[in-house]
Amino acid sequence: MAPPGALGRLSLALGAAVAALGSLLLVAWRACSPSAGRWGARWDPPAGQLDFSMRQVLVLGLDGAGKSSVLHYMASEAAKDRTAPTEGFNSVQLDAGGFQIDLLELGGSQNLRFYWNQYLSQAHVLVFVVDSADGPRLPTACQELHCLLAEDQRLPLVVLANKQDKSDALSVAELHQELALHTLNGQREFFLLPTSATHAALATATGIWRVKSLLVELLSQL
Ligand SMILES: Nc1nc2c(ncn2[C@@H]2O[C@H](COP(=O)(O)OP(=O)(O)OP(=O)(O)O)[C@@H](O)[C@H]2O)c(=O)[nH]1
Ligand SMILES: [Mg+2]
Repeated sequence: MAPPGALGRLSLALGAAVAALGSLLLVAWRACSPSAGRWGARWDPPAGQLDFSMRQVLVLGLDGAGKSSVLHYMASEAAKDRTAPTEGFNSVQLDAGGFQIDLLELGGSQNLRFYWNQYLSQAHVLVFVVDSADGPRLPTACQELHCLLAEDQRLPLVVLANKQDKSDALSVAELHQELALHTLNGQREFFLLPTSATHAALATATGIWRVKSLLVELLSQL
């Protein structure tokens, strides 16, 4: 019979081997499993970047800009006929293969905008959604956006020029001007993408897929 000390060392070594094998199997399962969904399967991160922590994307913008619609589209790969205004917050999780993305929308009505800046410090990326066809409220959108940017100098910014399907939608170049985005001057990572969260856009537009891939890219760098 082995002495008690040797037996202890043997069981420790066995335990470590089983734990290492378990981790390896988990990593392999996360990378290959179809149950991770199309999203997980499509966005397997480069080797060495696997990590299962949650990354938060804060999704803001005036009421009616299309935040909930874009999130629904991203999560379910389908457009929604109706969305109710978000009274508090709305959260959607996506599996990016190596990590989870938590997209947190805060309602955009005036009384809720007061709370927006309290969520900046927990976020890894700020997504700001604009209704490209809502010309009269673009100055308000611009003002709210720049208030947020003044509060936080570090967050990468992704502006979505939403509702591009509308005939009176401003182009990305026009929105760049209207939202005074030239004033950012390379202080932070910044992107402006056209999107449309409609049934018709499902068949043709690639905007929202580009948003997903950009978020994965930005969050993978953390
Ligand atoms: N034509 C068009 N309509 C859109 C688009 N995205 C959203 N909508 C519509 O715009 C309206 C408002 O969309 P929501 O997604 O609820 O807007 P929101 O930004 O979440 O608004 P709050 O939750 O009130 O802050 C809904 O009627 C949507 O169907 C789009 O890309 N094109
Ligand atoms: Mg909403």
